[in-house]
Amino acid sequence: MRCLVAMCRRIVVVLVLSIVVALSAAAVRAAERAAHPNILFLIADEFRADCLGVAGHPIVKTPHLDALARSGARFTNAYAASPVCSPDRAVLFTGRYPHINGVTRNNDPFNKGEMALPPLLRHYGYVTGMAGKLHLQDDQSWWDAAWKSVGGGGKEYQTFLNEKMPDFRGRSNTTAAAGTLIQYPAQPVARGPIRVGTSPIPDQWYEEAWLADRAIEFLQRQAGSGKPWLMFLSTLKPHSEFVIPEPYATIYKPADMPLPPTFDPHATEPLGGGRVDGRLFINDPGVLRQVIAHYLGAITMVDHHMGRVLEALQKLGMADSTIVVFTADHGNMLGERDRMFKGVMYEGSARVPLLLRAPGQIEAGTVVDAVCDAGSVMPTLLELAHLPIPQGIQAPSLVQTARGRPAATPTAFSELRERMVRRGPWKLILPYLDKSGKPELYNLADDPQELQNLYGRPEVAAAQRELEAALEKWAAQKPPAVTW
Ligand SMILES: [Ca+2]
Repeated sequence: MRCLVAMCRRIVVVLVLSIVVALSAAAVRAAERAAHPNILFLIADEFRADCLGVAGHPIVKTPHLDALARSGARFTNAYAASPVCSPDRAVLFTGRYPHINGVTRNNDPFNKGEMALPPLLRHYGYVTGMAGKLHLQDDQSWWDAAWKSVGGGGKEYQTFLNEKMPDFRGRSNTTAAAGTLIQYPAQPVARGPIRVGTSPIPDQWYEEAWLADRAIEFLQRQAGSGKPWLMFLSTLKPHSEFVIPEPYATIYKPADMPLPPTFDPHATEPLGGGRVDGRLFINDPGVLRQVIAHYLGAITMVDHHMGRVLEALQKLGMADSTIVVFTADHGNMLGERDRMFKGVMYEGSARVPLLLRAPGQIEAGTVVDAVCDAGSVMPTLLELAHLPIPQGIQAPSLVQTARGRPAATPTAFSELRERMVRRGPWKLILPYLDKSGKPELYNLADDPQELQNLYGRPEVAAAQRELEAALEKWAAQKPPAVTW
């Protein structure tokens, strides 16, 4: 009998000890999670800042991104650090500007010694995954799992599509169903016409859906692993071409699409002139309405699939331990000034959406009007992840700004063919690599369409001097190599 009692006691002690050990392991895991939250980095290519329901767009439906915005901070004056793909993405991943990190044009490599966010996070024990378009020169040290888009050299989606639709010939981004394709302009142009139409691929097999599925697969793998992770989900849409699946191809009616205030159907060149080819100039209102309807449709499609990823994050119990950022590498002029696409410093091209959710760190419903640029994304993520911000990062973290306490005068910088600085209502654009342009100065509070160039006017001399000095100081910065 005594023996039985002793055995029962031993069992109880072992059980209690096991529970204590299990509880402390869970506590340690929770502490680790709190110490280094996961990062879900969502980026959509060529997504205009104003194309969010929560930003007041009168037509487009973006319920999931709106909900994300309301659960954290929305930055209303965020800028691309360069209004084209690779250079802006390089700044997002380094916190250092193009003339410093070396990626000044699409497909440029980084300068030697530059440190990007994914390998830096891996150094701190993060598991890293990516799905979609990178448009940067990465290497094996960046990702634990990568599903690259077809345009980025990935073959897995094409294999998937071939299995689902063996009779489909062409590319998901450009091949339209019979009778739905519009091409503009009609005459041949260097980089091919703009293509607008309905994809024969159903939504659930289109590349954006497939990429979101891969991101969800990654999240499922990481749930309960105890290790922090980074997932970089990067959609090509709403980038051209404008060939998208149903229902998105027809949810917005071209006839209902308002034309931009600065669009002129009688124009023979874009307002302000400048470097254009036949694809960048548009003066046909009927085609432009089709383009806008499909662009907005693509945005709602991106919202839907990013919404599925956010829902998975919630269902897997990781929403409270994950920082979510949503942004774009640049916008699209979408007919403003009779221009299409990007590469210029006007608002449609240079301003981007920036949403940031950090549970317990940034209050839900925060709206930040202070200006900022893509350079701040990396240091902000590092600060929210409780990791040191390496020496050599140029742009400031936005964490204190999101808490209503900006440290310095909020200023945004951008550079490509021109250099741009935005501070308060003022935007200064100066010729840079392309010396043919003219300096421009706008007061966006009075002139949101950027029609009154005030450069050189005596009444704005003080503002002009201040912005010129800020740009000069920024251009002269010599940040040290990044060390960590
Ligand atoms: Ca891009």
